[in-house]
Amino acid sequence: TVIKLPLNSKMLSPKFTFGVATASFQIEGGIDDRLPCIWDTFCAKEGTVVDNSDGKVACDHYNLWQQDVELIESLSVDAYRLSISWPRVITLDGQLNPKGVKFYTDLLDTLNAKGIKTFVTLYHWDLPQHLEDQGGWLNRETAYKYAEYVDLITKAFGTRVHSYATFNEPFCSAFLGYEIGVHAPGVVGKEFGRKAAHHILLAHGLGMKVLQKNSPDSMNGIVLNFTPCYPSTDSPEDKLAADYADQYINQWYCKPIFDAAYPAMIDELPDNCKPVILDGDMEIIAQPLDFLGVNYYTRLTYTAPTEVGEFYTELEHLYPRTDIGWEIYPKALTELLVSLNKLYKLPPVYIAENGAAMPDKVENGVINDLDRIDYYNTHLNAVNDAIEQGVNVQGYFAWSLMDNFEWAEGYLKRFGIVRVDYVTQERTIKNSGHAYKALISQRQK
Ligand code: GBH
Repeated sequence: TVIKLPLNSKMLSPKFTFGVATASFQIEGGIDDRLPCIWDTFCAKEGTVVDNSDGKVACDHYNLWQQDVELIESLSVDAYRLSISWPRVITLDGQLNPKGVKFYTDLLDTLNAKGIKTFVTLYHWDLPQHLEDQGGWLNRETAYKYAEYVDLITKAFGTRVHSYATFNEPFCSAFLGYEIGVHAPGVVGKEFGRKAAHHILLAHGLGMKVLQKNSPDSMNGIVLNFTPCYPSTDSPEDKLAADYADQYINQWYCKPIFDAAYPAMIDELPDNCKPVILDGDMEIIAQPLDFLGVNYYTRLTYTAPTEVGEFYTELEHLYPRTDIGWEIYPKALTELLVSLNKLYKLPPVYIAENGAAMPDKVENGVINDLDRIDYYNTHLNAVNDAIEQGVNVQGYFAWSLMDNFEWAEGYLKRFGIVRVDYVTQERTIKNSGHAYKALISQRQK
């Protein structure tokens, strides 16, 4: 089984970027050299992470990073997307931590020396715990603290970074973290999610302004996750339910950025659930972007609400699913990109994450993950279909370089195209990794 694109695909032009992605908390370990973050605290609470695991060691990338850069190089990718651990580079009194800064500058220098483009995400969910103790993303002040962190770290990085993303998936931080509480910091309550989201979006806007000043030559933007919402039938009730869900989980995060406004359903939310928007906030949020990062894994299907006071009901999945239970539906990726392109004036788009959790069998040291190869094949072709329909997609990142700490799922779900043995820390390229490399290597020069 191979990954194969049409011969005339724009994705096979040398201008298209292929990469692999990771995030700090999920791979680094090395917690003694940094401040505690909200995920350390969350993992220590009972009943939060299914296998009761944490990020103390993870893939030990903090110590094994040189070997991991060689691994990245051996996959022949053009780019590596990593995230910066805010609690590793900033001290309690808001200064730079030289040891943490050196870890990243060494890493970036090594990647640059090998000609691997660096895509740096400034926030992939590891908020310093002392800021959570002051209210975290429910405290507007955190947005200003974030801008100070971005100012310091981007000055320290100088010209080392090809592309900056202010945030990874504000939806997850706000909704999963501060509304349904399945992610850190585990806050539950309908009245909190929209407030947290607004402060994160404000931080994004403030961060973009800092990036425009400190790093005008890098490609600066944000990475959003999208879960396309489909109605279960053609009935007007189900269509309305799907539309509400779409506004709530998807448009809530991109419409403010592109249109300086929240979706219309904001008017239907109870007053105590509305964000607190100050004069000028929406203009700050709507900074021009050099790129939009799109993360796509699955779609969801909705039906009319069954409970009073609800907007929608989520339905059981219809198609085959991955090991994490997410429906495999590549067509939604094409339809998502085409519809975003119609709704907004998009900058160049990068698929910043796409991939699948699959239960890997190791046989004689070989991981023949055919179902993961199939997932990549169908989804890369779905991206190609969107490009043919006029969407300006310029890059694609596989999630993930290697198996890692899958948040509330701990180490039980494996997303890597490289297998990690958590006892020995040995890395083995899976057949999906070989297939990805083969696709990249066959491109015209
Ligand atoms: C990303 O989150 C993260 O950026 C990354 O760190 C993580 O490891 C990776 O994906 C894999 O999880 O749960 O059935 O309602 C993706 C988060 C996944 C949230 C899909 C919404 C909707 C499907 N999104 N999910 S369902």
